Amino acid sequence: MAVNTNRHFGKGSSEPSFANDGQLRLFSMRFCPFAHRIHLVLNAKNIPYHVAYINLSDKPEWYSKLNPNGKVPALQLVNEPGEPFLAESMVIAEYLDEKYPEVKLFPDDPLEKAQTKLWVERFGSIAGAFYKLVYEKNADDVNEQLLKTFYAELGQYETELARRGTRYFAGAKPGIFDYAVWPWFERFGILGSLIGDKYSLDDKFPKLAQWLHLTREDLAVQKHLLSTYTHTQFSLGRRDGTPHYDLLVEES
Ligand SMILES: N[C@@H](CCC(=O)N[C@@H](CS)C(=O)NCC(=O)O)C(=O)O
Repeated sequence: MAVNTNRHFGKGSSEPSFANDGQLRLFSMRFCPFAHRIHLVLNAKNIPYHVAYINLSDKPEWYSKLNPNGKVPALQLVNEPGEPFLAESMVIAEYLDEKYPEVKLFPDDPLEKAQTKLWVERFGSIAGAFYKLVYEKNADDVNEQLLKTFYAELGQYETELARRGTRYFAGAKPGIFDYAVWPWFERFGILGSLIGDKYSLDDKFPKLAQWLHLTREDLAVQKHLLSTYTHTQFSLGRRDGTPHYDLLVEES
């Protein structure tokens, strides 16, 4: 099967045949927010790359051999001896930032860099609450608790953005802080169709709402952007145990 299409490689597929042109190879899944981070970093840095999407419910045998942790994202560095694989989205992002410094995404200042990483790490609690709200069919009272956590944590990012007084978390232009959290913000609209009026950012978080609007227009973001409708379609399938990985292939 060809690479660089939206179709996902599954069990029984043969290994992708990448062009031997020295470009990085990204193993991804079209709806994975962690892999999404790496698409954004590569796009922002204008680094050309090949992508092979993996069906995570029915992984190809060759993928576990190539990348024993079996997760996405994974980046294969074809120009390094032994063509090693890197895993973990933030590790990959930092590697790319150091290796391709023309467009810098991490702060140069060590303290700012450490603080940015802490904010990204902290975002895990929002991502976790969001994941449960979407994928766990909880009783209403549990949802209320999760929603409270979700909004309380988002409030911290609203305050931080106001404190910084900049358009983006990273300053005048988007940086790794923005790109690392964007994949979840792009998906938050899913909550609208699941919990209705209880979900809204605009009235609660004006700074984040403005940031959301600006960041959506960024070119790197635009290149990998999916609509709330598409994200919702995927999530509903996954929630029912039938994730529709090739949703975009059939739509186009
Ligand atoms: N901490 C990892 C998380 C990656 C992750 O959980 N990816 C999911 C897809 S969104 C995955 O590969 N799941 C398949 C599996 O765990 O086997 C990162 O930041 O890259």
